[in-house]
Amino acid sequence: MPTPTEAPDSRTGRRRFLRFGAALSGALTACKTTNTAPAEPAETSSLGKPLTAYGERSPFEKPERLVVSGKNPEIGATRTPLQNSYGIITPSSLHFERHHSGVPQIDPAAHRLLIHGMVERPLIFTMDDILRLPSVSRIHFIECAGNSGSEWGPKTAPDVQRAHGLASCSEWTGVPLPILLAEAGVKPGASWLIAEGADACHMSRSVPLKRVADDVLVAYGQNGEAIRPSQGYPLRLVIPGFEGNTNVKWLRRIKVVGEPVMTKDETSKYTDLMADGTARQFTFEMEGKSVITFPSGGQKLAGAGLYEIAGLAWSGRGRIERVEISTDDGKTWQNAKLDEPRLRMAFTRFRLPWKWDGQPSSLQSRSTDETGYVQPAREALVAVRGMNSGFHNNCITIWKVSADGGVTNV
Ligand SMILES: Nc1nc2c(c(=O)[nH]1)N[C@H]1C(S)=C(S)[C@@H](COP(=O)(O)O)O[C@H]1N2
Ligand SMILES: [Mo]
Repeated sequence: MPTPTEAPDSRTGRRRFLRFGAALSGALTACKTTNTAPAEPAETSSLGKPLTAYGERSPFEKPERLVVSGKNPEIGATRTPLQNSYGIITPSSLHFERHHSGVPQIDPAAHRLLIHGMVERPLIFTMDDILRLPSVSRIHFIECAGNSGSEWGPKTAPDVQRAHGLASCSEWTGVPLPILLAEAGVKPGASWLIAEGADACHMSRSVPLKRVADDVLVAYGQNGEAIRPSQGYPLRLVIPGFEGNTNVKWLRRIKVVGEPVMTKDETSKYTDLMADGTARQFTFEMEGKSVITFPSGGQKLAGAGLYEIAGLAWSGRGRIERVEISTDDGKTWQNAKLDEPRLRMAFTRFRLPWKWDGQPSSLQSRSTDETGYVQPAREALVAVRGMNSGFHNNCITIWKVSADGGVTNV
């Protein structure tokens, strides 16, 4: 005899619904049962606030970026509160920031983009010149190469914001770079470009021209409005999947060249020192990664019962194909449900209902991207990379849940 949860229904969607229903039943012990209707709230008997021209969030909502800077408040980074995010888009006001010399205040009417070097026609674009060109909007993450650097150990960051908050995901709008390059006419023999920012550090990176062919954007839009000053207003490079540093903000110059120019930002920094003393250079792609954002470090579960394990996965090499979750120290793994859309080089939201039995537990997630690349355990990553470099750490994060519901990074 089929049990009620195994009803022989050909529509698999219905079967799944029934199973999920069974998992839910009797689990919501946290909710109070009642027969009396709640009292009419005070705000239903008077007018609310007036209309406003530019929106703001509810004063009851507190998520904030975490500011980390040294003796110069202009230089440093802020980290996105991933533990408070829903879905895959990071609100612009919570997108992480990384500035090497502060945020320049640029008047778009005065801003210029120069394209020169190995081109037929060196060109200067105004913002108006750029805004009239064919454009595209795409959702992509940006992740600093230094993200998750704390997770090399032995000490790890206490929460997901400190550990992994140098990653955010926005919808970017701009002109595909090939359109601008075609206007200038790239000369034969050209193979790299140098992108330079208009801030005081003149952030400059060499980027292989073959990578530019498909999806690199010269972007002016973020989540439906102009890019925020922190994100490069009025113009930035977006190179989907490449380490954050190459996504040059306040973009003012693109020089087409025949070889990389070895700027300060790709020699003294943003190279990976290996165990044998040699260094990897131009490690552009951010490797596949995932992290559980709930329950995560610093949070406290209210008691045994039903929860949704939720998190984010992304890969600099394409789409996320699979996220597996283990709740038993890695002994067994189950596939999480992946939200649609699953976009290339974008955050993917994953979820799994979980009935916590109130016993000490460990939660971890492991992503697989469309190239088949599987996110490594910390030991496996260290075996390949050594411990000399803080960059490009994409290992599995393990959150420990204690019997009192407290969650810590181990
Ligand atoms: N001009 C300029 N571009 C820059 C930087 C900078 O300091 N100056 N920081 C880079 C680094 S290290 C990163 S991780 C990303 C961060 O982008 P975001 O601040 O929009 O998150 O921008 C990159 N582009
Ligand atoms: Mo960065």
